[in-house]
Amino acid sequence: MTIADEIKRLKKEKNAIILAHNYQSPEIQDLSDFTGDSLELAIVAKNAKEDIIVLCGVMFMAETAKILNPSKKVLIPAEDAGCPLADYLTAEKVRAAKEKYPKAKVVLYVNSTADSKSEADIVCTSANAVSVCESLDSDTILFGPDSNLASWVAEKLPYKKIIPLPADGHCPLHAEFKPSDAKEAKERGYTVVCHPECPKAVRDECDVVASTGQMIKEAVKSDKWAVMTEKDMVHRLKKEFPDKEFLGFETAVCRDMKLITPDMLKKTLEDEMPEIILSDEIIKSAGSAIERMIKIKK
Ligand code: CIZ
Repeated sequence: MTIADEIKRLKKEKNAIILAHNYQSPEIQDLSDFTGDSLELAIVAKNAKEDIIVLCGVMFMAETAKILNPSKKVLIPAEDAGCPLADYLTAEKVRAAKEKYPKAKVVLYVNSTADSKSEADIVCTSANAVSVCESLDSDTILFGPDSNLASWVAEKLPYKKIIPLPADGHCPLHAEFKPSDAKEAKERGYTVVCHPECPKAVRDECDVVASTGQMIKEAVKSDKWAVMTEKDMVHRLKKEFPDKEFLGFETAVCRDMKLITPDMLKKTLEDEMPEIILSDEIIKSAGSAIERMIKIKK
């Protein structure tokens, strides 16, 4: 039996569903029942009927699945798959900012810890950050932890005051892209798309700024794309559009997303571990901020 067959057998035996983020390795994407961005994964997890949800992604994604569907057993094959961006913001920092700006609403990117989320008015992803901020009645918004995404939202909503929380939070992978990467790809005839977590100077050089889910929707508009986000997004795009050309950036690797291997996935199904355990209090407080986002969607 191949490992893929073993995983399929275990999945059936245990009544499990495997969800994978767009940044997972091609092998894990291909073994999953559903691949998507964090908003799509959250919605699929919320509606999952299976007894077990295996989340192949990073910790905050598995926590979100548990928060949205707490009666299910939620497993993550790599317990140490964290997010350096999420680590920029603690719940304590959010509380301090709320004291300083008592009238502001707090919008936290889904790439934040469950503790920080429990201090937020609403959560957002890169797919809906602009609509979530637009939906709020407050003109002042504390937005964290990605300062580049905060500046992208501020550009789109110039009539709102978007305060980044903290001022320097960033994704190390997206912050590494340079404006010259986009310029060179354009010279080679590519339409260039970058993620809104890229710095403004990079975004300004690109043809399109999009979350990974939006990249799939935008892809119909050109036959030749340079894709400035995690390198394995290209695998997802090629599967969706086999006749188009996609140029990835091989050094743009999210190490945390690459911790999960097919062997680990199989072992996780066998042992039903590691399991996500969250307190009822966190599930309730972080849950309301996430549920509010899901109602807005995009
Ligand atoms: O929202 C997500 O899943 C992330 C981390 C990126 C994206 O744009 O999909």
